Amino acid sequence: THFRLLTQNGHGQDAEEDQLAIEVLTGLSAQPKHLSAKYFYDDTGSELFQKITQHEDYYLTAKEFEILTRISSQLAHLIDEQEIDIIELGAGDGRKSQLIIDGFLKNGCKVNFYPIDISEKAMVMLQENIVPNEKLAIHGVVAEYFEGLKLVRSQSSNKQLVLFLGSNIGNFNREQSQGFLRKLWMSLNSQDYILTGYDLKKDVNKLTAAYNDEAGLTARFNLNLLHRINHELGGNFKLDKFQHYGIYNPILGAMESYVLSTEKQAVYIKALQRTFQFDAYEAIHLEYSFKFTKKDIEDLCEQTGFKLIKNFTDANEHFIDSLWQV
Ligand code: AVI
Repeated sequence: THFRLLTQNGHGQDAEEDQLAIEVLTGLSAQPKHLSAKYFYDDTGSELFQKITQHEDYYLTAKEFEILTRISSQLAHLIDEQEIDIIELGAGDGRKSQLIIDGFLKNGCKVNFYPIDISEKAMVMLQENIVPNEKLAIHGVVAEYFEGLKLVRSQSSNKQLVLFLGSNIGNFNREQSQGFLRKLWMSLNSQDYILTGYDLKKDVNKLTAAYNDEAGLTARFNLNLLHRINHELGGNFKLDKFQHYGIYNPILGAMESYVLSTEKQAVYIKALQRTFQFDAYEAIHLEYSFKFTKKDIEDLCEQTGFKLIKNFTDANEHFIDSLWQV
C-alpha cells in the first residue's frame, strides 16, 4: 500500500491560527458567548475524541460499527464496480473506513481511499489502523471538507462513494446540513453515492449520558478548547474555573455543550490584546449535536436532490447509516 499525503498550497499553520483568533474574538465578544466546535480537534482534542468513541456511554460509535460490520459486503454488491474512490469526510482514526473498504476488496474491487480530515494527528492514527492491501491505494488529505473534496476530484474520474460517518452531520444545524448536502450534490457526478451517519432521537437519559461520560472524557474534550486558546493565542483561561455542561434541547432536537464560568472572572488573550469578562455561571456555547428521526432523514434527502437508496440501522435502532445516490 502506498500512503500519500496531499496538502494544499497556502494553507498552513499560520492561516489556521488567524482563523482561530478571528473565531475567538467574534465568539467571546458575542452575547451569549460562543466558540466553534470545529476547533476541538487539535492533537489533544483528536486523541480525546478518539477515547470518547471507545467509551461505553458514547454509544454512537459502537452502534455504527455494528451497522457497518453487517452491511459492508452488501454495500459492495449494491455499488458493483471494478474500481472505486472512497472519499471520507472527517475520517478520524479509520477504524470504520476499514470495514467498508474490506467489503469492496473482498468483492474484487480496486479501492482508492481518500480520507479527508482537518487533523494531521487523525491522519497519523488512520495510517496506523488501515491494513495494507495491493488493491488499496490511500491518499490522505489534511484539509477542510470541501477543499479536500475539490482536490480529490481534480485527480480522479472513478465512481465515487463519499462517507460522512459518525453523526458528523449532527454538528451542523438544520440549515447548514441542508446547505452542506446541496453543495455535496452539486460537486458529485450523477450516480455517485454518499453514506451518511445519523444519530437517532431517543431516550433523553441515554443521549445525556453520551455527552457526560462517567470517565469525564467529554468534559476534558470541551475544556481542551480553552487550553488550546491558552496555548495558541496566549490566553490565560484557568481550566479549573470552568465547568462542562451537556444538555438535550428537545425543541431543537439537539444535544448542546457549554462551558460555564464557575465564578466572575476576567480572561486575557494576548494575541487579541483583549480581556473578556465572565459573570458567575455565564456560558460559552461550544457545540450542537443534532439528532434525527427517520422522517428527518427522508426529508433532508428529498430537499437536497439525492435519491434515498437504503437506510441501515442497528438492532436497537439507535443509529442510521443512510445510502443516497446523486
Ligand atoms: C464529532 N461529533 C459527531 C461528535 C458528536 O457527537 O457531536 C463530537 C462530540 N462531542 C462530544 N462528544 C462527541
